[in-house]
Amino acid sequence: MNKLFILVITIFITVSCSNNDSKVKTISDVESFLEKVEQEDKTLGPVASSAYWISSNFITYDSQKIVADFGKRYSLMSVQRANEAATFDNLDLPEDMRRKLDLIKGGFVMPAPLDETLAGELANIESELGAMYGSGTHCFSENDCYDLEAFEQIIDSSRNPDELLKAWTGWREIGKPMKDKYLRMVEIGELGAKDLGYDGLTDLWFSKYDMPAEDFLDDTDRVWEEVKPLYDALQCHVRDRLHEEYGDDIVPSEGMLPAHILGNMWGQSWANIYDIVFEENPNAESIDLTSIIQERNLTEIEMVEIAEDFFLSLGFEPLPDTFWERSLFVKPVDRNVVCHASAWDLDPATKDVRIKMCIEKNAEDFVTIHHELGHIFYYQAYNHLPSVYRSGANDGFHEAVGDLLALSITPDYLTQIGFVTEEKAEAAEQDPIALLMKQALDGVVSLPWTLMLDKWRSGVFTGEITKDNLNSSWWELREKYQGIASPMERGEEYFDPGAKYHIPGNTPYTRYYLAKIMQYQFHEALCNEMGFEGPLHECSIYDNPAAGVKIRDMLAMGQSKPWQDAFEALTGERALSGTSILNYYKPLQEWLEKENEGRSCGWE
Ligand code: X8Z
Ligand code: ZN
Repeated sequence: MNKLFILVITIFITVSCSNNDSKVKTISDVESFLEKVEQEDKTLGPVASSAYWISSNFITYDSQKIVADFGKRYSLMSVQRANEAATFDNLDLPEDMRRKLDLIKGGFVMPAPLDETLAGELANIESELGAMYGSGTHCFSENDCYDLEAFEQIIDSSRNPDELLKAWTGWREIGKPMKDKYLRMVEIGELGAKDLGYDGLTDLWFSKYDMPAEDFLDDTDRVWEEVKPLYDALQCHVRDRLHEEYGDDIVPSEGMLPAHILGNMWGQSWANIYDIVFEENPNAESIDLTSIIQERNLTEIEMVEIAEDFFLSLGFEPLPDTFWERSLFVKPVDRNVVCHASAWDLDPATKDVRIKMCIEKNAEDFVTIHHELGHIFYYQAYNHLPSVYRSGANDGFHEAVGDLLALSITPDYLTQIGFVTEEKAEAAEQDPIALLMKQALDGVVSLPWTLMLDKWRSGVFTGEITKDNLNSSWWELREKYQGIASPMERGEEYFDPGAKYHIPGNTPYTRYYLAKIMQYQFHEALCNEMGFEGPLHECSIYDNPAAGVKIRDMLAMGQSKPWQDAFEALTGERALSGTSILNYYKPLQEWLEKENEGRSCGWE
């Protein structure tokens, strides 16, 4: 008996001595671990970022090979780190240290299991899918080829239903070959998420919000119920106008909107069909920002400079010279790049921040430039923090900053920067419904889309959606949430989700839903802080020092505190709410309700 006891003790000691992880841990072990993480991020981070930058700016066989190799090594290193962070689970730690460890444990989107082969396979698929989207083209015949931008030119401006359908289906051809790769990627990612201690990818993705995943998801649904009546009224009015324009064959007077005639490849913004949807009062003078940009002959760089000026007016630091030298602003003619706009924080130590965007000279891209600069000024604002905290308070905050400023591109602001005369601005303000309609066709229209996208993805992750209903489930969700239907039968040979950047690119999408709601909460709070008394759509935070301080202070917190704290610092509230967006669009909602009288709204 005694001998057996001694044997057990010996084995235990041998094991515990040879396995560093199970020796008693102390706070100083945590400190050295966090220091190691900081150092690794400082040395490896910038090189990995450069590999990604090259692979998105020059999509070639070799650049994809390099990025896949980096992806594999970085992913294995991150999983090892997360595992090491988990060895401190039972230690009683100060709040700040615990937060850092939790962020290290949960900082994944598509984690690999700790296995060289699987991590390699995952990284290869990710780089392949990204390249398939970025260099995607479809040819109808030998000399009739289109990339995304060429297809978008048709979708954004044509009013010919046949031409629109051809462009809409043409772009979706690029999704087909992604299907099996996508499913395999999810399969490996699920293993990785489970290895990290999550129930799966859905649990991992929605556990990042400083509250239990279920509560977070309930909150996003609750807010959707609040704002849905506004969306429904808009969908009903737009359907009526499109019915009038295209007739019964294309748009029936009841039910859903066909996806190909909405002026956007994904139907996520209907701003390009504003002229169909809203008949302006012939005496009112509306402001057409696209025409102004073109008449003033602005270059792409000047468009970015104007957006930068907005941030500078709020007291932000100017962009470094390297931003202007290293960013990509114009689509290159001679190589494949990922044109989808993005903002990069390549090396915090040298303040190497950049955007990559194929800018078109129109209002939509002018707003997107503000969006991208929102990311860049966030990077600059939290540059002083340790690497684990260099992130948005949550991912929605990062998406909301530039959009928040874009809400302030009011007629009054355009006067201040010399784009329109005071008389013209006053005349435009005489027709608030025109102004609000233009905004709503983007700001309200995108809401159900930004919510449904991850509902689909989450279904794929949990296995509720399978290979057999991958495409039909996508359309079921689009119908349910957006009241949009595909213009033709889309069987399982198609993979329509793959035709949207964030699916092959693995970018979580709920962040945009959060941003689209929160930006109105921010806007309303800042306008109150400024003592602005008019309607919210006339309020501009441009050049307002009080608004500047509030925003800068919130951004400087990075991810160092639960997002509710950052949110409270700016808004005085701690929860997502639909009230501000509804306040903003109140006059439009009332107008829509009158217009819709006698129409049979809604869809099955
Ligand atoms: O992807 C983006 C940004 C880059 S973070 C251009 N957005 C979403 C999209 O294009 O679908 C901004 C709005 C929604
Ligand atoms: Zn963004």
